[in-house]
Amino acid sequence: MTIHFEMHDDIAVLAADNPPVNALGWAVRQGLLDGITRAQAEGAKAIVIYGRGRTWFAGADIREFGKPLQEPSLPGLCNLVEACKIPVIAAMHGTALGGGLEIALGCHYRIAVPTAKMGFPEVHLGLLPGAGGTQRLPRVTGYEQAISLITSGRPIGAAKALDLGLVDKVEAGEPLALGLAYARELLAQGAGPRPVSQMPAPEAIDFDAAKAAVAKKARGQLSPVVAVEAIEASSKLAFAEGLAEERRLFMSLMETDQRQGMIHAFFSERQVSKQPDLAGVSPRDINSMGVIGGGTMGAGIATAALLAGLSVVLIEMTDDGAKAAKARIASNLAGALKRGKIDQAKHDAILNEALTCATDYAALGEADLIIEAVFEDMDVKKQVFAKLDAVAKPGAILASNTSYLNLDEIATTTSRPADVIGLHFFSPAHVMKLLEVVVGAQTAPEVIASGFALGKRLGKTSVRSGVCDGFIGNRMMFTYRTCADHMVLDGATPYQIDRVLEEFGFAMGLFAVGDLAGLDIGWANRKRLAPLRDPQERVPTYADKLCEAGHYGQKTGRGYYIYEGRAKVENPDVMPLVEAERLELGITPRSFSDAEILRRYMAAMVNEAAKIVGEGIARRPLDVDMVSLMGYGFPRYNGGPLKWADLQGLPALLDDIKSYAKEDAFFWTPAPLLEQLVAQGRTFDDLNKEAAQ
Ligand code: T1G
Repeated sequence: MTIHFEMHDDIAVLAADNPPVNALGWAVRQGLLDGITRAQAEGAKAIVIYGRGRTWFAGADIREFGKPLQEPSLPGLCNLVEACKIPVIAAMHGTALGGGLEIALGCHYRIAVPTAKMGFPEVHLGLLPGAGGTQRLPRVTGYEQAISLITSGRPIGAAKALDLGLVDKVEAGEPLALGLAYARELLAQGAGPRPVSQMPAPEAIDFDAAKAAVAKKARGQLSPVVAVEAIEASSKLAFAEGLAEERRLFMSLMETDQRQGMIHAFFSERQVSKQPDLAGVSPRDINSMGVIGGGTMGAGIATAALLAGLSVVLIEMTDDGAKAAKARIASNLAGALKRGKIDQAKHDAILNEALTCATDYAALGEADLIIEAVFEDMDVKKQVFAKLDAVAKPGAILASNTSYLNLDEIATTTSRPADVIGLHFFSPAHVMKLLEVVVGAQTAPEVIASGFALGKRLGKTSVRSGVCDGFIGNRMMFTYRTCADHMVLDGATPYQIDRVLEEFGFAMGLFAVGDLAGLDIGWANRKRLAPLRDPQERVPTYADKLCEAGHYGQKTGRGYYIYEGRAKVENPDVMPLVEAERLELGITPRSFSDAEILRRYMAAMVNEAAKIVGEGIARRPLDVDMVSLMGYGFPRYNGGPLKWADLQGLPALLDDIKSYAKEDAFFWTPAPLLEQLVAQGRTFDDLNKEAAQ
């Protein structure tokens, strides 16, 4: 049973029971329809609808998208609820989202518990509320609030919903009891059905201005702007015609690649941390953490742990270093306090009790896990690990935050390689959601499970990686950055490439990101790799010349751009370096179309990603997608590089790579996995599905 029917005196109660989130799959919709019909047939005076378990309906069943629609449809059901001849009361708790909130708007009255949240997250799936939400919500809240709720996709709390008139009452208690009491109150008042659709549409607003503002924020995503068009229809058309227009626009979005990309991201985010081979493996308890190094990364990691309730001992080399680290953490916590992530009491407790900054490794003796975030140099890391091995208690986990280096080599400096793991955080570590859990050849299963458990506790999206230079994200970035540099030498400019990438949906172009992170990091990495390079490799050097001139990006005020005024401007010192290198190499520059720049850049990214999956560094294609989405700003509506590749078509992509290989066979060696998938007519998503079986 997914909808239970009960009579409480003369009030019919429909209780949803479809764990885990009471998604409005076909059985639930049919159950509601049957319940509404039965209630009226049995002479009920009112109907109360509520959700058993953790929540009211959390929306349509996303797994049904793309499959043939089964009646009753959600829009049709909302209309049926609303057409009831007796009052229908929604008693909400948990998360009333999307189609769930649309069902509530189809009801005549709405009551919620104080902890309830409600919203329209459809835009995060590349869609819009397609069951009357764009037509009913404005009639309740007005256009400004309706546009904000629907285009942001952000949920609001019960109190705000009450202010907006989205709910009529907010009371503590059990949803069923609240619903029954409210129904009886309404009946005593002689209140009848109150259909939202019969409320007048509010005064029209400047929808063109609204669309322009939404489009600016959407950065290429379609659904927010189309959602405003649907909302606008409610100001121009009668309700039924408005519904039809909403349906037309909804179905147009259902057909888009962006809908496929965003739903892929939704399910991948939940799939990626599942490690079937760790089933039954108990993670070790981690309540106290040691952090070595109090720079930006170390302080960020310490902050993330402190905010998650762990105690932290941070070790710096000197007292001044320890003080500076504490100041960085205090600044991070002040930001969390300002953003409402913690209250003053928690802030003070963290700073005064949970955090210790010291210089003596002996202070690490009780730590359950110790992570180093010291200078990215193998010798330095080996020295640190040898010292940790000497002071850490038995069973303590020793982690490295290295972003490129060989974890297995680091592990050799300890007597406990099974307790060594990589936990690669992304800066700022207390904000960025991505965590690469790097598994060494000897890392014990419960240590891997501990890494994932810690990631979950810190609110991270953890992705498992094998050991290779740069793991998943940085290895890919090294390749597509090299591709970009090749295009610059051949005739493009960093500024054209950045613009193309921003138009594709990246928040920042690759070169601007380099300026933000610090060009000296990439420079040091290229120097480290220089002796390892294959002689066939085409190694651009203009970027090194920029660093040799002291231009490290934002931290020095100059990099690819100059950061003096409010807006960054191109640095005129850059192209002369490129032209000098072209001259030295005898390159005659040619023009690149924006389309070719994007195609080559993405082909390089996909090809390297396919190698990473093929070598088993990433377990599934969706793991690579999640790294790109959660750590490298890949536009979510494209689903990640390998989802994007599937949607583009792998055969054509492989053909392009083979044609580029005619210029540079080494750089453009096709990934064996890509060739295999094309030969078999399969996709990266087929691999994701096979892994889920
Ligand atoms: N459909 C199908 N499965 C869903 C689901 C949904 N709507 N929501 C969650 N799940 C699965 C999820 O994949 C996971 O599965 C399990 O439930 C627990 O989820 C017409 C078109 C409700 C805030 O977008 O935001 O209505 O991994 O791990 O962290 O206008 O789930 O265990 O197998 O996320 O406690 C609109 C999406 C749909 C809400 C709970 N609704 N869900 O978070 O648990 S479109 C949404 C969430 C729509 C109408 C339109 C969250 C949550 P598994 P979880 P959680």
